[in-house]
Amino acid sequence: MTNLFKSIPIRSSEITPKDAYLSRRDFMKAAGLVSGAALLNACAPSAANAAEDAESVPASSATDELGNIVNTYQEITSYNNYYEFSTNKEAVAPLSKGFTTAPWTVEVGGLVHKPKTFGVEDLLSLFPQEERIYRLRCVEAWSMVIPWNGFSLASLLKMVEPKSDAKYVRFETVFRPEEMKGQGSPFYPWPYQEGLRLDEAMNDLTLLATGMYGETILPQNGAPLRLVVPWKYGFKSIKSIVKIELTADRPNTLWNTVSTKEYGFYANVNPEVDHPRWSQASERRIGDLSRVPTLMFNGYGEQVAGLYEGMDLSLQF
Ligand SMILES: Nc1nc2c(c(=O)[nH]1)N[C@H]1C(S)=C(S)[C@@H](COP(=O)(O)O)O[C@H]1N2
Ligand SMILES: [Mo]
Repeated sequence: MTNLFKSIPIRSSEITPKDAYLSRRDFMKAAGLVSGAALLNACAPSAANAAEDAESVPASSATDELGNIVNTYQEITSYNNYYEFSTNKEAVAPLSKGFTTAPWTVEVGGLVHKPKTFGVEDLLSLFPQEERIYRLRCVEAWSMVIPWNGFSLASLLKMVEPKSDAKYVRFETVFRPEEMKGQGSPFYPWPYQEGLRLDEAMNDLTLLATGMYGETILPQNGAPLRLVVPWKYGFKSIKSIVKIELTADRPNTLWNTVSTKEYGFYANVNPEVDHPRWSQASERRIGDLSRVPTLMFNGYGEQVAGLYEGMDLSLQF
């Protein structure tokens, strides 16, 4: 994360957020999505009555619960952090095109009673896929609003029955340097790994995403399976997972190994704790020109603040 802000695309000034919304609708029509219902915020009272024609989706519908309009499919799939492919955000999509995502298995083990290796198709049939519109706040101080499809990590963890001494969950990305040229870089301790405390992993917000905008998730977004932890900085949301392991000790993470002082284990979004090299008080929503204030826990405090009671939140480690 050294080339900060170098390549952030600025939408031309004549394009307004309204136009962005229209282009999203145009995308939906082009993609043949039967309905905007898949995108509707679960809290929207009109969700059940949504018409089949995407044109008639009310402007308020494709938003998160705070009213933020979702980013376009184009934005979400062409501006990506995925160092296994490239450190250049615009290069990730072309370089990951054709990445082999099937067959794919995920090994779930460690301190569990029923370790099991799941095929992605098993996960899709075992767990009902939900729509979740989440804000994604990158530690680099840009953000997006993304309509994910997936299922709660908790439902998978319950199935393998964690043992009482399991306290953390460790995640690992596939290691396939022939296909992922970035993994040839000696500057990073591959494979990418991440971790959560078990109670964070069990929180209902914590998602395993398999889709986006009602479509199968693309390689640049972490196909076929990636974590989404919306109250933490984006680097916690590890992509292309092949291993999930329950542990007694806190797992190492790639970014914490690279720079302990800059990328803590907890990494909860916190506007009051600056990154050593820049402020975290505000962020730029991709597609917008102006900055908006960053919210504590990325706006999810009601659901997650209780996880950190008694902890010093000025310490991200
Ligand atoms: N394996 C892996 N997972 C990763 C990354 C990465 O480089 N490799 N980047 C992280 C960062 S810094 C962010 S902000 C998000 C970006 O997700 P997106 O490209 O789907 O928006 O993915 C996270 N997950
Ligand atoms: Mo990030």
